[in-house]
Order: sequence, then C-alpha cells, then structure tokens
Amino acid sequence: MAGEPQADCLFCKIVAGEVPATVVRESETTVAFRDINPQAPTHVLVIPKVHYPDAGTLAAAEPGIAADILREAAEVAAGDKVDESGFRIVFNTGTGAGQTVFHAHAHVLGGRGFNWPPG
Ligand code: D5M
Repeated sequence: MAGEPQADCLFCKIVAGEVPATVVRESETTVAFRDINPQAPTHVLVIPKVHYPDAGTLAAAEPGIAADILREAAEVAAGDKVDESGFRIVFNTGTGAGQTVFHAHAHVLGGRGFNWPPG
C-alpha cells in the first residue's frame, strides 16, 4: 500500500530504528538525522516516516507531510544556528539529479557559502 515501509529501503530501516543514525529532530511524521557523508558543516536529512520514492510523489499523496518536512528543515537550520547566514534545502529527484536513496528526503545544508547554479 502507498506509504507503507519497504523491506529493502535504508531510510525505512532508519525510521524503524533498525539502522543507526544521528537523529537531531523527530516529529509525528518526520525524522531528521545527520548525513553520513556531509557536504557542509550542517548536512542533515529530513525524511517522512512514510515511504514515498521522492518529494513529488510524497507531496501528491501527503501534502501535509511535505509541508512538515519544510518546517522541520527550517527548525534544523535554526537548531544548528545556520539560519541567519543562509542555508539550502535540496530534493534530488531521479538518478540524473544525483538521487541515490529512493525514499523522499530533504538535504539541509548550511555553515558555508554556496554557488549558483549548483553543480
Ligand atoms: O542522498 C542520499 C544521502 O543519504 C547521501 O547524501 C548519503 C546519505 N546516506 C546514505 N546512507 C546513510 C546513512 N546510513 N545514514 C545517514 N545518511 C546516509 P541522495 O539525494 O539520494 O543522493
């Protein structure tokens, strides 16, 4: 069923506590944890507890949870004190854009300068 945990999904396993993660925030619908391969001083992933393969499919099925992710991303930035200097919220979508884990997630990046356009 849509949104149900997938046995072969790494992030579903983090939600279930079966794979360890450095959790920085949790809400009723989301979990935020530090990226294992940080690309900035702050690099946190915010994921929905439900399983959807990417941000667009999540937003179409569960718009409230998609909004929760944005709110939690801003709270992560405030918690790491990178909100005033500026931070970036990234949803890689599809392999061509660099998505490697097909459970929707927002990257929250901060604590350094960023280029535009992104690489
Ligand atoms: O982002 C997927 C991200 O997930 C990538 O930045 C590495 C991160 N990752 C992979 N495994 C783990 C674990 N076990 N803990 C924390 N972070 C992890 P994408 O946009 O799909 O490329």
